[in-house]
Amino acid sequence: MPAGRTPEILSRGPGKAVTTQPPTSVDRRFPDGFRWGVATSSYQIEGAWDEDGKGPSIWDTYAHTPGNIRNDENADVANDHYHRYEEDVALMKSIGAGAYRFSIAWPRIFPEGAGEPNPKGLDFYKRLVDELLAAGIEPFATLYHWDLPQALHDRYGGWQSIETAEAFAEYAGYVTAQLGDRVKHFFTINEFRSFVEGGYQAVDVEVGGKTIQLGGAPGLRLSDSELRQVRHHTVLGHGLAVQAIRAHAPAGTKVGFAENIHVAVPVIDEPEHVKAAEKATREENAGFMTVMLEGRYTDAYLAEAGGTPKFTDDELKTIASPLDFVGINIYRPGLYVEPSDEPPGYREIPVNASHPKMQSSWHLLDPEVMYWAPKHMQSIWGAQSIFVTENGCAAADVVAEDGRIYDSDRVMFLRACVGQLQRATSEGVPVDGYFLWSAQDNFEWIWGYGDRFGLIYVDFETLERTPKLSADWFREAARRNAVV
Ligand code: PNW
Repeated sequence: MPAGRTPEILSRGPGKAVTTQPPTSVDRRFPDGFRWGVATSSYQIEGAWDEDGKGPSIWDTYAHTPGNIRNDENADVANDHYHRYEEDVALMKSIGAGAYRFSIAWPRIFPEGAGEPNPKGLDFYKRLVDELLAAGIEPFATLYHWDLPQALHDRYGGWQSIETAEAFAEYAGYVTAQLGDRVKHFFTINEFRSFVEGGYQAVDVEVGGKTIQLGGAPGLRLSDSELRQVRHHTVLGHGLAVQAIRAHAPAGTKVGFAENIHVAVPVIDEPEHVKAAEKATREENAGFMTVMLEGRYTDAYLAEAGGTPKFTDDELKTIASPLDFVGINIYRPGLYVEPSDEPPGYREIPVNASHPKMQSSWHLLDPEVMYWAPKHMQSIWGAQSIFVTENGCAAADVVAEDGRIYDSDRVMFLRACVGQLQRATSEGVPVDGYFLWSAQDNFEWIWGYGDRFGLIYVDFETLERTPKLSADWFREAARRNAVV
């Protein structure tokens, strides 16, 4: 160092020393206004399956049929949230949630699927929303989380018919007009992919020596061509609902979908590989997200087994009705790809048998999906407002002797996932909020009460609720708006 010059750090004088690294909490912060929420769905937590004039849903029917659910459980009572919503809102507040994504049970509002609404069903959601607003928690409502009115299944075969898509739009227009004074954000349909593929083309799997039908209600086994028509009706139902919401809900009501993105992950973070992953993501989501965002089916999709679904140009326009935001549920990698010189320009690579998993049999672990999924939404479709509408994991939670639940694996999972999400926002990907699945342990569809996804532990004998260690983690992350 030349004589007479002091190193920069010393020249700042006392009290002005700079550290070489900014504190982690600054480095790992989310943008101001970022929402920290938790999510649930009606059938999974409400119970009160036949109260106050509610009609049966296809999930009531499915779960009441022996052999369909692990241990023959059902959600007749579930978390009894219908009667305990005040306690549940207070708990959400105590764990630091600033937003809550819940779903509305269509058969509570229209017990017959259409026709005469049931005011008592609507009242429940008004009370819930009032309670949320009083607690300072912003409500985000999903209009369809799989509990289709049984009446529509009996009358039309559910989503096999366009009439169900039309009935969905009527219901969506009605509910958003009724709740639009207090709910500003609506999601049309939750996870098209899951309930269409699982419910309408179910397959058998072996679980613990028993054969169980993988999927869920209504438990049909349609042909490929029939299935493609069902997919088309669900995205059409979404588009018709968006139009009905614009027509009936108060001005300023915001709407989007919540889809389980099948996300392609590049093995190497390098432009050619990322391009391949974008191409794969667009094709893998062709039947749902791609058509909703582009208003066209890809050529490859139309050429697949099962043939072209029946559709009109007008329907495509409806399906691609402009949205205010997109919601993506992110759990696991859909596929890993590498570039290829052959069409379609990418090659799927096999997943090694030793790839780590979380507790659910399907849950491959890769936190980087939380980076790539929103990144692809921006680069493929130019998304300008993205919500992560679900992310979380099941864990083998037990109550320890001291009464606490030490879900260390969930904390690890969440920190890693939220860390990757923050990496995306730090690069300018417009993610506006994160909803953790789930607020509480609940009825996990065909897996019954065995797969616990909650931040709050539920004893399904006593219905007592106890926040887990991960709830402490969530509260602190939300408070600091950062990865902690
Ligand atoms: C979602 N997968 O389902 C649903 O929206 C929730 O109702 C459900 O409880 C939650 O995630 C946890 O399962 C999924 O195979 C089902 O990748 C399966 C998958 C993803 C999400």
